[in-house]
Amino acid sequence: MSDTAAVKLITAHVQDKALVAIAEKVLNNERITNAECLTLFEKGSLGFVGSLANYIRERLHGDKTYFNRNFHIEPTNVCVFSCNFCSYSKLYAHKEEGWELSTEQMLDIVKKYDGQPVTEVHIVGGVHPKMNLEYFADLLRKIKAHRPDLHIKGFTAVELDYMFRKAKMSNAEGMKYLHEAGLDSLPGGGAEIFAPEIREKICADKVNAEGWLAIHEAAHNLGMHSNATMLYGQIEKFEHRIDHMDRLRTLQDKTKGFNTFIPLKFRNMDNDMRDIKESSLVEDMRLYAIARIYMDNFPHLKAYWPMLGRQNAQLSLAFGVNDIDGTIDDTTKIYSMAGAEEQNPAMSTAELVQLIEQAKREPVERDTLYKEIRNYKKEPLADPMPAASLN
Ligand code: V47
Ligand code: SF4
Repeated sequence: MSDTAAVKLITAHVQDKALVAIAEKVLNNERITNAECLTLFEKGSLGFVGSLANYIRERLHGDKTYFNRNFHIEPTNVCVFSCNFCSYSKLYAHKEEGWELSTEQMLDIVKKYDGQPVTEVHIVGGVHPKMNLEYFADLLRKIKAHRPDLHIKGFTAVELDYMFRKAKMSNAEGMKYLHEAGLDSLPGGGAEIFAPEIREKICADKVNAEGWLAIHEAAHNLGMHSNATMLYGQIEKFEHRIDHMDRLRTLQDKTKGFNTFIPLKFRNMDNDMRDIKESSLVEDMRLYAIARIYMDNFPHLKAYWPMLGRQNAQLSLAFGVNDIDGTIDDTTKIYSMAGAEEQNPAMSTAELVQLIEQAKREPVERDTLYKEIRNYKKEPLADPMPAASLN
């Protein structure tokens, strides 16, 4: 279909001229402005933004929907910071209520996967004052010595900022040191909402927007890739979401180092923001769609299924999402402790493949950097899940 035909189809019954103009831009592959993004948040129906986002998603990836085989290590939930939305951390003063894994215990987790075709370990946790740069460099070297092919995606910019400052290293020096020790890429956590008026209220004491972005830029400058998250559905307004995405889009123009944008839905169980109502499913899907439209230089949009739940993650595949993270494992506690849908977030490859097929998309296993490992449409599983098992 030509773009003109697509514009006609999507805007046939849309009365609002501003929305029609945005559709024309998007379908002609032009970037939308912040003001246009606000119009989408304020006036774009779910069907309208969903159609545009789906058009972009299919232009970029067709039906391909990526996942990977990974596992998580959470070294500790002891944290020097006190983000109000966090249901997971224990302040250092109460550290006996939390957990701290030794290097040996973390290596034992890695060894549990010996002989299994996992491609990534995701290491992320609280900011423990005793687990410093040298401690983690040693862990990275030991993981690489044991399993050199395992991609290590580790440490949020919050953890890295703390480690580098304590080690009195610049971002460039600290990042180079960890990269040489085995760190391959960075996850997207700790971004929350960049706008200072919101950050001060939800996570006042940790690295600010400029610091977060500088850490990712330092990684990109070394040729490393990273992800970016946004914690939405708490006290932020549309303007703050747009400001957040704008800062990421601007850095991406400069470095091209981000792989994936991951909106994270605020969950309200057992934290200091428990009085805030969680966003609705329609608002979640509208956000995914608008993010897909606005973040035109991010190749991938991920729905993190343990937080969203399996069925909502399936639904998101019609609203711009082309990645649903991985098989993970049951060690991911940051969401289950905040009231996420999935209390035990583990899914087998067969379950993930079926989840994607049920949404009539094409399951593709990828590595961290989106190199295709197996396309399950071309190479189906020998022993698929029974048809009704996920219904
Ligand atoms: O930064 C904490 C979020 C993040 C809550 O890069 C909460 O592939 C919702 O960033 N409700 C850490 N969210 C996890 C993270 C992540 C997860 C999966 C994949 C990747 C990736 C990164 O979890 C934190 C914070 O934004 N978070 N508490 C809560 N109550
Ligand atoms: Fe610590 Fe991260 Fe929780 Fe904030 S979100 S308190 S930095 S573990």
